[in-house]
Amino acid sequence: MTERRIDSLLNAMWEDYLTLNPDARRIHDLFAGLNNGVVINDHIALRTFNNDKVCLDKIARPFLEAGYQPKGDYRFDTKKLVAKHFEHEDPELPKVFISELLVEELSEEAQAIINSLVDQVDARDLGKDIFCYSGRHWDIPFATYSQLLGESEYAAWMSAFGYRPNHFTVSVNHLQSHDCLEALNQLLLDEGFSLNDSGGLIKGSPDVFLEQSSTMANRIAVDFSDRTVEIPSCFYEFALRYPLPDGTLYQGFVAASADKIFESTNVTGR
Ligand code: OOG
Ligand code: NI
Repeated sequence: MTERRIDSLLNAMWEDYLTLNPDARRIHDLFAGLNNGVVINDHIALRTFNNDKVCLDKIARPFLEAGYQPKGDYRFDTKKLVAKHFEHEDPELPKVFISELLVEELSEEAQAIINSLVDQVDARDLGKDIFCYSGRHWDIPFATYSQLLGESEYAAWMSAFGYRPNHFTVSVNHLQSHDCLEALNQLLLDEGFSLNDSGGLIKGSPDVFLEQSSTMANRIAVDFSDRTVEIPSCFYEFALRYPLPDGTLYQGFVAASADKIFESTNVTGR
């Protein structure tokens, strides 16, 4: 079968993601080794600002064109974010979780910084699939990143990394090697990876039909316009879904858990 445009897009996003998160390759290979080479993704996550030019709906375009449909809406008041998730009828394709920062809820100073970053994006680039993993479209000195960090970890992450997958997520339901997150987390801890402990190692429960855990983002050297600094980049997530009363697996997200998962890219203590 010839590769679909969506498959090549997702593959290119995976390759970009691995350059920022070398731990993900080691973890992927660990699970691939235990599961006949097969690791299925539950979802990928993308981030953006809510400025018209780059808003959530613009980021969703290539996925909508590939047949994805919007399924769930989420709000994160303290983090000043909203999000949607999209599903495709092909169960082999990962769900796509896209969030956007409500820029007008930040200080005037932060708004001015973010607007000036977004001004540097060429609107025509939004029409290209490669936008999804095109990274930063702006120059940013380290002090400006630090200023955003004081108000929003999410804004700071976006300002440093731009447009690229924030994380991929292993579908634990598809693993033969593991049927619970406790053992999977223990394996990762034994292998020396650090996990996000905000709200506990496991977020969610069978009661909400979804359990999730994630690594803490890899730290990588980022070139700001004036200096190079090591900061958290991308993380890897693990999701175990439970059946609804009708027997089908729950496919949505859980806002209270997602709220904690966002913190996997935090720089400062929780
Ligand atoms: C998204 C965090 C939420 C989930 O699976 O609940 C999430 C992000 O960090 O951009 O991925
Ligand atoms: Ni996620």
